[in-house]
Amino acid sequence: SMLSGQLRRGINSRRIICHYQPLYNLRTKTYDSVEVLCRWTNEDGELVRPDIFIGQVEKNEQTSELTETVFRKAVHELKSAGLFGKIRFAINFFPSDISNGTAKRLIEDLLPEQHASLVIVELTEQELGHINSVVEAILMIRQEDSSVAIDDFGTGYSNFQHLEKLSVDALKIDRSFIFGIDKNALRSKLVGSIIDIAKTLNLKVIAEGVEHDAQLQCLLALGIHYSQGFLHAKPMPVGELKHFLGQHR
Ligand code: G
Ligand code: G
Ligand code: NA
Repeated sequence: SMLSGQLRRGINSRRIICHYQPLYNLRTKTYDSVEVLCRWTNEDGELVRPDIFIGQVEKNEQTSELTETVFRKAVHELKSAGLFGKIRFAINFFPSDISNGTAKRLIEDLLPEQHASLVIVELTEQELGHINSVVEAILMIRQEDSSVAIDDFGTGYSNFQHLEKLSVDALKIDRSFIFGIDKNALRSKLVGSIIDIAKTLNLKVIAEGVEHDAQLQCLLALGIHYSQGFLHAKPMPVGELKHFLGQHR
C-alpha cells in the first residue's frame, strides 16, 4: 500500500514528531513526568496519528526502528529544551522491543551514566498474553534502573499471576474505565478494586483519559497516584511543554 511504502522510505527524525503529555502526581501536586506520543508526517506533509500507522509499522517489521527514532528524538528534544533530568518520560514500546533486547540496548545507549531511571517503559496489556519470555526481559530492564508500566490496564489478558510474575512498577488504568467514573458507582468501585490490587502488589496507579475535575476528585478519593488527560493538558510539542511546566511549578 501507499502507507507501507511511505513508511519504508520515511521513519526518521524528520518525519517522526514527538508530543509530550504531562502526568500529574497527586501526592506531590506537581507534574513530574510526561508520556511521549509520536506522530508521523506523510509525504503530503500531513500529521498522521499512531492508530493509523502503528499496525503497518508492525507489518513492515519496522518496530525497533520506530521505537529508536522516538526515544532518540525525545532525549534530544528534552536536552535541547533544558528539561532532561528534571522530569521522567514514558516511552511506548512494542513487545518485540522487550523480547529482542531493543529496549535494554536503547536504554544503555541513550541514557548512559545513571540516567536510566529517567525512562518509564510502557507496554500495553493487550500484548502481554504471550509473555513468558518477556518476564526475564522486564527483569533486565528493571536492573537497568528504569521503570515499567502496564498500559491500557483492564482491557487485556494479564491476570494476577502475570502481574505477580512480571515485577512491573505501575499500572495505567485504561481510559474506558475512567470515563463517567464520577457518575457510575459500579465503575468507581471497579477502579477502586484495581487500585487495591495494585497496592497489594506495591504498584503505582495512573489514570488515563481524565477530562473533568469531578473524575479527578473521585480518583483522589480512591487513592490514585497519577492523573493524565485533557483536564491537565493535551499532548504538545516540547516548546509548549517547557512553557507548561514553567507555569505549573
Ligand atoms: O496519541 P494518540 O492517541 O494518537 O496515540 C494512540 C496510541 O498510539 C496510544 O495508545 C499510544 O500508546 C500509541 N503510541 C503513541 N506513540 C507511540 C510510540 O511512540 N510507539 C508506540 N509503539 N506506540 C505509540
Ligand atoms: O494508550 P495511551 O495511553 O498510549 O494513549 C494515549 C492517547 O490518549 C493519546 O493519543 C492521547 O492523545 C489520548 N488522550 C490523552 N488524554 C486523553 C483524554 O483525556 N481523553 C481522551 N479521549 N483521549 C486522551
Ligand atoms: Na501509552
